[in-house]
Amino acid sequence: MSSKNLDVLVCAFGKEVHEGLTSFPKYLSSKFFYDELGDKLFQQIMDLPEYYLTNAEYDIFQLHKTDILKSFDADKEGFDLVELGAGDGKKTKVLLRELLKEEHPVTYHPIDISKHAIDGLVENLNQELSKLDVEGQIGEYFEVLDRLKHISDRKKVIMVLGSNIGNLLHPRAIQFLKKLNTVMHSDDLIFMGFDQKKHPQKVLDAYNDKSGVTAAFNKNVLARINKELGGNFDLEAFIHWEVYDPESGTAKSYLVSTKKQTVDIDCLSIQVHFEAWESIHTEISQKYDDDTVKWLAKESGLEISESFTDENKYYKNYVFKK
Ligand code: AVJ
Repeated sequence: MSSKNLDVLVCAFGKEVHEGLTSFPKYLSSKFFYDELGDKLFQQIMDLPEYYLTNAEYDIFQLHKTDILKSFDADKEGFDLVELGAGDGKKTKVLLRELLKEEHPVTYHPIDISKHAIDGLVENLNQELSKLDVEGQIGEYFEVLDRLKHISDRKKVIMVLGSNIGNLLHPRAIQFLKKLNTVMHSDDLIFMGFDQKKHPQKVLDAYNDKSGVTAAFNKNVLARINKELGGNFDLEAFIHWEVYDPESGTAKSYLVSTKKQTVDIDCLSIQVHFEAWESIHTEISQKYDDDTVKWLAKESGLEISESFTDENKYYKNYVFKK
């Protein structure tokens, strides 16, 4: 990345931090959790006993891999499998192995904003699944999607796993699905994971683990402001707080100031005042049911063609068509 691009990114971060911390109530976007340390903390979250999402989706892949591939309905020409936010590809590998076994002609296009993640994944796949055709791409979802519109005249399946869509409020989720719709040809498909509504305590525990990894992940946005924008947040003076509303299905993360305090952010030339127990809203992790997913699809000009769930019905992967 050129230094000019980096400046723009730092600047975009600064601009949004400024906006969020001078608003009332205060907020910061969860997309800022993910720097190098944030990526590591998220990896640790996925290994937590409380964070059921990863295992549930992995189980779905193991249980239903044959039917999932059938639902992609690829002909002998094969297809392009595009994965947005591929990460370490652990779950996808289950499908990829099955594809190779059935000798489906497929090109796998893992996409991630992290060059580190893509380089590692491509190298790993070249070793573990050397027969697989892999074309890694680095970039933001939307920008890369535009590039991918015309990758081939084969069918394409766009995959978004991990319930990543849950970070978006419904209007923005619809925007996202609509955007995917615009790059799909008539028989292209979306394969997407949605964490489901369940016992509220189960949800709360997943975002409030005993070992405190999620708290560190949440506070990482403050650590980034300190490092990158010359802030002096005292991370000890904030607590991680999680709430879950079983009616809306929205889990929300907050950082709560335990005392009245003032924080300087030098690069933004601002002072941010906190009253005791004032909050910063940092993340939503939406939980869904069939009716809500059906509604999101309809609003985006899409239709659910199939769905797959795990034994506990914690999680569901849906196939959408135009
Ligand atoms: C990667 C957005 C799906 O919301 O469950 C994990 C991020 N935040 N623990 C989620 C996250 C706190 C995760 N997503």
